[in-house]
Amino acid sequence: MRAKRAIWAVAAFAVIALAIAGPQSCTRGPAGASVGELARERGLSEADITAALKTYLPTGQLDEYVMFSSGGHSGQVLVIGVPSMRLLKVIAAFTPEPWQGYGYGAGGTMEALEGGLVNGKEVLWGDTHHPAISETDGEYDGQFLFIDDKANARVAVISLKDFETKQVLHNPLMGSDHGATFVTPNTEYVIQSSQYAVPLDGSYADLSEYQERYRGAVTFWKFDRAAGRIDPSRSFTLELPPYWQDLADAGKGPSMGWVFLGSFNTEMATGGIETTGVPFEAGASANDMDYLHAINWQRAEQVYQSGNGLRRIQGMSVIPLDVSISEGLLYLIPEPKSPHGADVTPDGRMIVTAGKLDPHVSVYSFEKIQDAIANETFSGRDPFGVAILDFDAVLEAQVELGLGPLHTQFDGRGGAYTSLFIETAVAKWSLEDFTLKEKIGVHYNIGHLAAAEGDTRTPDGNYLVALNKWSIDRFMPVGPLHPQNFQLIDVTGEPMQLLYDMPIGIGEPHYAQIIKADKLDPWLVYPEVGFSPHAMASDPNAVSSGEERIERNGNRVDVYMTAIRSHFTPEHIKVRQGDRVRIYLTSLETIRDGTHGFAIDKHNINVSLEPGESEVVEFVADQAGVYPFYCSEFCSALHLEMVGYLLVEP
Ligand code: K7E
Ligand code: CUA
Repeated sequence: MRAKRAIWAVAAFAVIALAIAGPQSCTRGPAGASVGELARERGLSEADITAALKTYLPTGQLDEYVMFSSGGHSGQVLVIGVPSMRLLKVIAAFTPEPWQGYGYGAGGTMEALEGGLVNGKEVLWGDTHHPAISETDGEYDGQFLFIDDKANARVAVISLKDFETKQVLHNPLMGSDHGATFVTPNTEYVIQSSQYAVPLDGSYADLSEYQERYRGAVTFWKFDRAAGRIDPSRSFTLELPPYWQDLADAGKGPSMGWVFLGSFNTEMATGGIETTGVPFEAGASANDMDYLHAINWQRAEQVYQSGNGLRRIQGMSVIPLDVSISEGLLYLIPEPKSPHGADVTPDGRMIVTAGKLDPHVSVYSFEKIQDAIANETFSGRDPFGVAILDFDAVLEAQVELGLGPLHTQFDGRGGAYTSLFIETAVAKWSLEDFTLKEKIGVHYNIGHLAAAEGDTRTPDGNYLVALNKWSIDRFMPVGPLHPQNFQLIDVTGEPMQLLYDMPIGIGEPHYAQIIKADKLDPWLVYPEVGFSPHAMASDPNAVSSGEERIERNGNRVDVYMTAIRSHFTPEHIKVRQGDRVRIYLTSLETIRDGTHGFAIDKHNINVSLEPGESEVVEFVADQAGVYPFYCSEFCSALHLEMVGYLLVEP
């Protein structure tokens, strides 16, 4: 498929090049102007035309890859086709979303959102940072997607059968998270680590007690693939020093069983510019070195299962720091200076970190780390007694790349790509000889980058997307709040070529992962009529055709309703003021894209009824009056007639 497209592209380019060069071209587009004339008129260069040829998809053709991007403050996940960079879907995770009916009914989506209650409080926004596709044997398997909410230390589980959120969990031990979500190579665990330290038990402690009372943590959420849910009762947490733990990556291949977690503010600065005169930014970046945490999660799992020395804190099983030290679960590795990214190479042999305030990437050898642990080649211990491995003993190489290196991705051919925030560029360097190969400018100030199949054992090495924080002058001005800019880069050869700019006018995305489209196998309609997306099974309350009815029990009214083009049955719902009304809705549709909506005026209710879906809404009819309910999805020629009346008698 790809080879065929490449041949086509070469042929097409030859025609266009001829057209530009030739005096009068015979290649005329349907609208009359020749391709050459069009290119000249629009001032397009050869590079522009190749970029267009590499990204353009004629109608009906599908992308080769799908990118799952964090939706930043929107609390959602963006689904984008690559290389066309077309937005395909926005998956609601932490935030209600009306079109998907997420958070406007009474069924599964409400249960999912309720899982995200923070100490009993509704928090209806999320700051999503790092999506993680489920993996089998270190390869994306296309079954599930996980995403974190940094602001409230939450994790969401999304099924890639219907691209809907099934579960939201709040981590009571953490204030905020950042090393989340990352998965172990068989999705045994979903990793979530804290960012800004707080007392784990949720209690008050003054900042003067920071070193004694504040702590970091990393939670290993056990993923139950059959249930499609995280199982908190089989999950465990390691207590960590009160550094600000940052990004994580799981080992694979030879480093299977380990996870690596950067950190900053190992100074344990407590800020207070107003009294101390030292702001956090200065206090937290005073030292030359911070610590990469190397954690043996497989051994930690054994300690957890043995139960020895565990503490229960806020309902979570926690391995205390002293147990981690004595059991050899946790080691610190010096990393320069205010590090951010931590990325394991595809072969699992090396870990790449980058310090925001250091122009190098530092590459550590997993083998050397193991030797240093075995031989106790320590340069000391931190104030909590955690062994610090000798920097020179575990370092494989440092490569000077430029200003503000953050994150690294790989191409599977020995190439590594590091984002340079300050320099606003991507640096390509070699994992074989540790030399800088080339740089490409991006627009502007890149954060993460995502390579096709980039976190697997076998990255594809063709596409890279730069997730830029600033767009400045790249797009039509839309007021002072500018979009972010995703830039697609072709990395098949040298030099790298910039192909496409995609404005992101929602939230601020952080990380993304790109999976080969043919690894996804989503449902086109629900597998049977009366299917509950929440239970992922047939719904006992589903309504079949002919079984529609209204049942009254005291002041409770149960409505069993079906929807099919272009009517609801029943169409009249008459209740008394004060009744509690439950409407069980089943779509009898079986055709692709035959979606209905169900909205009731003035009741904050809208659900999406995809073909076969069974849903439920519930409300108290507390105001007498007449309320039309209608199908909120333009489903047919008689869509506007797909309506009914809710009559609430005084
Ligand atoms: Cu924005 Cu991964 Cu949260 Cu770096 S993070 S940029
Ligand atoms: Cu059903 Cu519109």
